[in-house]
Amino acid sequence: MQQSWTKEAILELYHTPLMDLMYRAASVHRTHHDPNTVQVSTLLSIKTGGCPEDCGYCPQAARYHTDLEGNELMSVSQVKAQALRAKASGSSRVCMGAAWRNVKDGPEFDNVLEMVRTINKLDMEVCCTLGMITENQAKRLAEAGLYAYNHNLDTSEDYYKDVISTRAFQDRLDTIENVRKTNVTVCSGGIIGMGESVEDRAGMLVALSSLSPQPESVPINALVPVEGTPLEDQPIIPIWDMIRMIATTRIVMPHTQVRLSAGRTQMSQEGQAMCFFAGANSIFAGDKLLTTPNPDIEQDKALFDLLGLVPQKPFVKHSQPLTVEAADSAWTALGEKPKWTRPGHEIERNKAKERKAP
Ligand code: SAM
Ligand code: DTB
Ligand code: SF4
Repeated sequence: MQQSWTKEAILELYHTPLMDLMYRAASVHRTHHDPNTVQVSTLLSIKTGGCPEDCGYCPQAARYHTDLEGNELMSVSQVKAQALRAKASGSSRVCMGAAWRNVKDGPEFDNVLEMVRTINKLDMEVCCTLGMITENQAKRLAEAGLYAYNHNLDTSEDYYKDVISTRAFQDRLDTIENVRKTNVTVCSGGIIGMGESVEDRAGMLVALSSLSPQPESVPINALVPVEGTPLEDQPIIPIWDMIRMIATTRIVMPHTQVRLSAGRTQMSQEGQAMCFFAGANSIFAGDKLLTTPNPDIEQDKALFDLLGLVPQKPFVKHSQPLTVEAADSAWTALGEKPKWTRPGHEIERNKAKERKAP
């Protein structure tokens, strides 16, 4: 039976003296995982920039004046070439990100399905993060051989309204529920360092840990403040917050792979080592996340060697999905027009960044 966690209990954990917190998290970690194995994913931004959403942290939102160069959807052959490079560098998973609010049926989604088939046939785990999806779209992704779908809750339900006004927290939960109607695993986490309170961090962990089943993967991102976004002036979060957040996540979600995600370029080797000790057991590798820098492969290889960490092989936690070819598909596009919420309330700092001249 899954243990349920209240906000108060999570806050108490979070504020435990650090040595006790890390010891407890490390003990949970060792009970459920090999502490010297780390899952390594490579991110691939298959469609960059031009997004209609107003997420206050995101350099890819069209309305902010970041100097990001956007791209149309990559081709299947480009994606295959990048996946082969990722595999050669030791990644077991490719995570394809698209700067979309939600998936629309049509030729672009058909191409994404082909990308999923192509990477699964390379015997790598395939993850997608494409925004909101319907049940039918989740089923089509599953049939193509998708291993994981990433859809972050990002923060607490309360603080969500201060960061994004173009969609609602419930939309995120609904998409996760659609993914849960398939065999695709769920990857869902959030960002710290957006100006949220510790109560908000605990609130996010309540929401994530009470999903049933809990997500198989939980990315904890440190905000990468990008010039031109509403959160550009947020200070870099202290490593101690990251360690506490990871340790608390590990304790409340013992079986999940906790991903030490964005923000590693700001962290020392010692800081990252403490995160691994506290229960982080996956990372994004490669010198770019989606649009911002990440430590390069050589730096991460050196860190793994130093700590005696080894990359996790693909499909050790869940078996490889079968790929059904497009011609044999059991699911046709429904061309639905789902009613995802547009709350449209005013977030003053988001509005201010929209207005600022480029
Ligand atoms: N558009 C899709 C969506 O929002 O679900 C997928 C791509 S979106 C860029 C994926 C995740 O990247 C976001 O949910 C957020 O957690 C993370 N992210 C975006 N910008 C970030 C930043 N500046 N710092 C840290 N994480 C960030
Ligand atoms: C996640 O939680 N973090 C990744 C992945 N899922 C898609 C994305 C981090 C993006 C950081 C900002 C950027 O590079 O654009
Ligand atoms: Fe768009 Fe995703 Fe960025 Fe939000 S986080 S602006 S939905 S790409």
